[in-house]
Amino acid sequence: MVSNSLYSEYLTAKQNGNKKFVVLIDPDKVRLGKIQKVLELSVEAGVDYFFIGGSLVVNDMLDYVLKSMKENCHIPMILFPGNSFQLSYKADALLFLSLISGRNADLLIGKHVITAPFLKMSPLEIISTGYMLIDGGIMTSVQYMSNTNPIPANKDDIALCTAMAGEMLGLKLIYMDAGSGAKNPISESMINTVSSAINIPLIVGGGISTPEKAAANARAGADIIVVGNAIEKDPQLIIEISKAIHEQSTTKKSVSHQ
Ligand code: 1GP
Repeated sequence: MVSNSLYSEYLTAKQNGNKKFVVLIDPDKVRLGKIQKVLELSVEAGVDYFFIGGSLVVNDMLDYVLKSMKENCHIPMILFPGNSFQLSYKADALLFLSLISGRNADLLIGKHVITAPFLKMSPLEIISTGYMLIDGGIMTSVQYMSNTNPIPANKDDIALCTAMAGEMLGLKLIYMDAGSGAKNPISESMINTVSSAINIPLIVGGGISTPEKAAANARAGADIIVVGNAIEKDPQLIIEISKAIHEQSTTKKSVSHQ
């Protein structure tokens, strides 16, 4: 059981200016042959964490994928659930997401009430997370499935106030996401505005496909950067993106899971 250990790591990393790189694994999209390659490259590149999840998981692969990952590396696995069914005790932690950019009560508190007793009994570290969907230029699965409007891409002030409210409500992380496969990733200006106003770690993802953009996001104030789609297409990108993100750390020392 890991209790609060991953969240403590995030906080320490933020305080020390260490930038973290997360590879997102969608259990539905993972081809069994390809996951091995992704794991090898992730270990080689010093990937900090895996997020596992998707807006809609239609295959019953979650436990199997987590088991194979655990057998092959020690990088912590954090569930990033698109719905209440994406739970597995084989992971290390779970992002307990409240969709604070939307006004769908079910995703703000409803599903949480239903899943809370199960999570209370689970060995997972539960990390409360204010999830903010930002318009990424196309209708993403999360936008459609959540039936919410994303925050417009140029409304830095709305993102700022939403993140501040999330922190004041006691959420432990803010995750700004343009959605998987977004056409336009979140602007550096919005990342900078939000990160300057909150003290909790800021996760940024959605549509990041180059080492340059990943590095620019880290410089703009993102503490943790998530990449999924681009890596599914070209796993070799893991090496370059990891290097680009970690080079933005102001101190080079960080916890290693390899
Ligand atoms: C999506 O932030 C993640 O929730 C990652 O997005 O798949 O576009 O990298 P991509």
